[in-house]
Amino acid sequence: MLIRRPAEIRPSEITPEALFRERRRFMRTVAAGTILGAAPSIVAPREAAAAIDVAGATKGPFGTDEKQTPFEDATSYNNFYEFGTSKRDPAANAQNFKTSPWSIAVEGECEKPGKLGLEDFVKPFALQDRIYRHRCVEAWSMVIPWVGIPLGPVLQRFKPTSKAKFVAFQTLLDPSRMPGQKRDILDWPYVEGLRIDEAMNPLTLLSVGMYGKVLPNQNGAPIRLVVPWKYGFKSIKSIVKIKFVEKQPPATWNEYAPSEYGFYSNVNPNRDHPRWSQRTERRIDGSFFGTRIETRIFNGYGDQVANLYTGMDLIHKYF
Ligand SMILES: Nc1nc2c(c(=O)[nH]1)N[C@H]1C(S)=C(S)[C@@H](COP(=O)(O)O)O[C@H]1N2
Ligand SMILES: [Mo]
Repeated sequence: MLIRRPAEIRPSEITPEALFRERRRFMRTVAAGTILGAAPSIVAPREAAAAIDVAGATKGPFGTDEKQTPFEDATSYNNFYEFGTSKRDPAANAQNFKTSPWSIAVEGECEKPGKLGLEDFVKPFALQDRIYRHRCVEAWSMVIPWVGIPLGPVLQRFKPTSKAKFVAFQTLLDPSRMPGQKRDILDWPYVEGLRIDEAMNPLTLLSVGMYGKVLPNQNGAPIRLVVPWKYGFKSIKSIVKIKFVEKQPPATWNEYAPSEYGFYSNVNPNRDHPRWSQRTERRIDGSFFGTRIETRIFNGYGDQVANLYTGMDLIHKYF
């Protein structure tokens, strides 16, 4: 893996393919803006603070061959409350979010705690492409080709002790860079947690890119979690801290409304959200309204993860 600043990328390295894609995206955005009368500042291409050469990623396991969500949709219809509460806000408001320099602190129940710059944090591990289903608790879903590294080996590097039963994650806290944090909507910083075996499961990814590109700011740059068998809010964005802990750590949406958002939050069509059904989802697939499909238990990843929850009541207690 290779990280370079834009100034170090010579013009000769900008491929015709990259230029073509950028132009096509621009044209489509303009067209969409004309039809919908919307389109705020997402027209301007993002100025990346640091470039990760995600093109060298190799094909990872567990990929789906379902139709991918168009890049334009996956990057303009997001929840990221640090940049606003409506789905179009993150793309509009995160464009100038500065993600370099960036460091990640790993602490708590481990033998080798430390704080590393993003590049050193990611460098020892080979980047993989993983095409995952992505199911929001709000009953829409996408298929996204992530670029990332499995979380398990990253955690092992810090040598967790036998007391490490859970892993806690924290998003950056900086209201001057994340304007949504000036408003009292959530208890900032956004925090999430996984049981240690969930964190170590080979499906769990730390993502630094998508669609072969560096992760756009609105999708959680420069590094975010991807836990494909759980509702989207478990996949915390813009991570600055990871802590090994003995007790179940607080998680933002679970604290906010424990009866609506459980700590586990495994995708489960058999347990409705108190205010809506979880039986079906609207797959955002490039068609005009999306496609209504049935939601699958564990978002279709039961073969990999069902055994983590043997004997647990996933409807009433551990939802
Ligand atoms: N820090 C932070 N992480 C977050 C959120 C957020 O508001 N703040 N929203 C979550 C929710 S509800 C979803 S569905 C996904 C959506 O973003 P994505 O489409 O880029 O995965 O991010 C998750 N991670
Ligand atoms: Mo979500």
